[in-house]
Amino acid sequence: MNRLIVVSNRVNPPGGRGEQSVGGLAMALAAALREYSGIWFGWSGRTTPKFTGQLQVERVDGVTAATIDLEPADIDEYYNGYANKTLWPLFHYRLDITAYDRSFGEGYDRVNRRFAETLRPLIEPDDLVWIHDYHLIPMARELRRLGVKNRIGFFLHIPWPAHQLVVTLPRHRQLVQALFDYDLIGFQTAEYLQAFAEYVTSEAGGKQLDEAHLSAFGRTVRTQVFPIGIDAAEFAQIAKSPAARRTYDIMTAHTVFRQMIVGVDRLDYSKGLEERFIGFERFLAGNPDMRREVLMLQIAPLSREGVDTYQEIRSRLDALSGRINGEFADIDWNPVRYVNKNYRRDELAGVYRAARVGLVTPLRDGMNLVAKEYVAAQDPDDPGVLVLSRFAGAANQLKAALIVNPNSPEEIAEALKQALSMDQGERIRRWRTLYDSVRREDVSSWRDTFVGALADVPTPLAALAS
Ligand code: ADQ
Repeated sequence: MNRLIVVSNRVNPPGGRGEQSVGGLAMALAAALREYSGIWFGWSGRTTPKFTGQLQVERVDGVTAATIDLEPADIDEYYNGYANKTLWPLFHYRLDITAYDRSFGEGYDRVNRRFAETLRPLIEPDDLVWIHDYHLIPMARELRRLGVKNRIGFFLHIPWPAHQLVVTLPRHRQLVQALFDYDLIGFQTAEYLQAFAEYVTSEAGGKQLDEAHLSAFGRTVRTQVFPIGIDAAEFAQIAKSPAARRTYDIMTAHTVFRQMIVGVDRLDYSKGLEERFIGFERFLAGNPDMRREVLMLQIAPLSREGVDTYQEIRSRLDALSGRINGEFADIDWNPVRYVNKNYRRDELAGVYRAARVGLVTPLRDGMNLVAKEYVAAQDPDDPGVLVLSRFAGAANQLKAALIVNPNSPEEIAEALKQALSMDQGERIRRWRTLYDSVRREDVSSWRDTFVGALADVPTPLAALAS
């Protein structure tokens, strides 16, 4: 079997300190590497005054991690800059806060080049190289420049936006052209793949050769949809572990006589947190009889604190939760409990299981793993109800959820009412359909179909021939 080299911006294999709080993606990548053996390469998360390309190699829980430190300017221009101030907002339809700065683009190219130059000596002839996410779009181009002929695949974890948005990006053509140095490009949903194909055919003069191949810039690339999943069986087990049970008991003791609604998201404007709070406020205002029987727990760990818009949304959410509590709280009840901490995965599973409603309402989301984790953690005999945004990639699979438009406080309030009054029979019926899908399209199937498709690309050079 070929070795697999996985490249992502951050490398954080589970194991050692903080093991249980590693997010879904890190767990998925670590699992992929344990299965195929190989290397996980990327940024260590640390800075160094001057870039040296010095590799740190460690073996954690069956995974070989090779990391490099970056310079402060790299973090400013590449990570906080082009990745998180330009591409992230643009790809989540937030043109209004998308920042373009020439230094960002230069930093982005520089770090991709540095990644490629450091990785190059580690690549052996039969290795499959799998590059992840918007931080590293030009990495295949840099590797090809260094003579790498291996099969290289790319998976985009976030949405690919509509053509009209992509063209607002200075040098958008160059970014898309860089994707044609891959052999395989994977998207979360058919909608994102179609939007990409639309750009290629109408803007880049490319052609859709058949269902799975696009050609442009003198190259052909295979494209496919690979919806990412979670390790559902394992998560369902974790939800029954002693630590999960303990958290479950604590949560139920604190919510006696009340039903809990839970939201769990990185603190990010794409997650629709303000709109969600307002939807809950609308529910409280419109349903005085149900009001004191519910409470909403929002867990939102801080992220990307080096970016201004993230600090701004944080203060708006503090104000909003204070306002709702100020308006509705009573001596024995606060309607909103809002915390910014990270939790271990088993604790999180206990929280999900204790919640009657999982409220997942991003304004745009590539997939959303929280929705899948919520489903996997439920008690099959007394499951909760998932309320899910139509703009999460997961809505394509989790159709038995209550699907809402996250921009509409009325729809959120209505769905909450319906979820909280749903009888057990309907909850079980819906949950079974959801759980079947989460189990079937799990993280192993995501990984195996992607790696299988990459290994199947006829010859590595096929993508380079016109
Ligand atoms: P994210 O935007 O980070 O991922 P998501 O898919 O929901 O979003 O994954 C978040 C992960 O972090 C989940 O596994 C969740 O359990 C974990 N997490 C969140 N809050 C936590 C807390 N307080 N404590 C501990 N863990 C917490 C990006 C894309 C998504 C896509 C994924 C994977 O934006 O659309 O689903 O990549 O492709």
